[in-house]
Amino acid sequence: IMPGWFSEINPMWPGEAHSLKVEKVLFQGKSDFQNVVVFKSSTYGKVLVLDGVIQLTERDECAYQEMITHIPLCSILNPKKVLVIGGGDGGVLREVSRYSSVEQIDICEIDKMVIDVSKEFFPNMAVGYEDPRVTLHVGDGVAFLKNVPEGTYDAIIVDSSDPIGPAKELFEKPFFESVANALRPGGVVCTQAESIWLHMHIIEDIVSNCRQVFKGSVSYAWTTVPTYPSGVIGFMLCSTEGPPVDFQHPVYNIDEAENSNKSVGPLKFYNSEIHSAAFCLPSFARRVIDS
Ligand code: AAT
Repeated sequence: IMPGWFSEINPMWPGEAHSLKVEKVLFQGKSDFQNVVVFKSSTYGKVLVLDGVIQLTERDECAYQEMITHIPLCSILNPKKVLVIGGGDGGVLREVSRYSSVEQIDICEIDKMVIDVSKEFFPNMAVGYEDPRVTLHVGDGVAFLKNVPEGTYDAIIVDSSDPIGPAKELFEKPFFESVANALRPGGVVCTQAESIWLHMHIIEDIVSNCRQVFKGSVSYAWTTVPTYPSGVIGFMLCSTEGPPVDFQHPVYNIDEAENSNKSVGPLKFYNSEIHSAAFCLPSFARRVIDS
């Protein structure tokens, strides 16, 4: 990209493109999986772009990383083993590290360049890797999950890019089946589930796959992220058969709780009220998702 403006042009959101003013291009590289760019924007801090798609900005990453992490983890009590798929920047790790109950945090990110770039340019996200409970696996999340013994994890967070490129299979039914297998009874998964404004057809497929695979609860939540396409992004929350999980009513209050990792600072976005509110859907989305 050139100094000037970055526009996020992509067939997944035809006819529109959000733009950010570029102050300086800090990194451009090509990994085995994707093009990796970091630039300093005028108003959103540093920005990570993969294959032309914004993955995060320093200014609004809290809205995404806190919601994708705390909605599932506050819906169960005392999570001990947590798996993150994707999320190579470390932001979700940073959020998981707040829980003192957690004993093991595994992460499987496909692209080592994302991890290296994050450690160089996004220290507030890469701080997640400093937690001694974290084990990093560099590889494909689909293959990783196939080898996880049944019932291993209390929670799995799928912080994945869009279904064009290396994340394609992370939106398909066989992947959800391995997720369900890797969770304990009553365990929870939260996956990045696109925008109600742009991707109702994708969401409809995810919901229908998840209803078949997960015998506990299946719910859709969403949040605002100004630099994601259409300014909103959603999450698919599912639990396996076992102790029932009511995602809309958190059983743990992380904003009042002691923060086991003092180096990451207070929550910026998530609280118990916004957790519950995230499940209120506009009527057009409710018709598709709840039908
Ligand atoms: N937390 C930042 C938000 C992201 S990052 C998504 C990550 O998923 C990327 O680092 C990418 O390399 C990784 N990834 C993609 N495919 C796989 C795979 N098969 N296995 C493991 N990791 C993978 C998401 C931004 C959402 C953007 C919305 N438009």
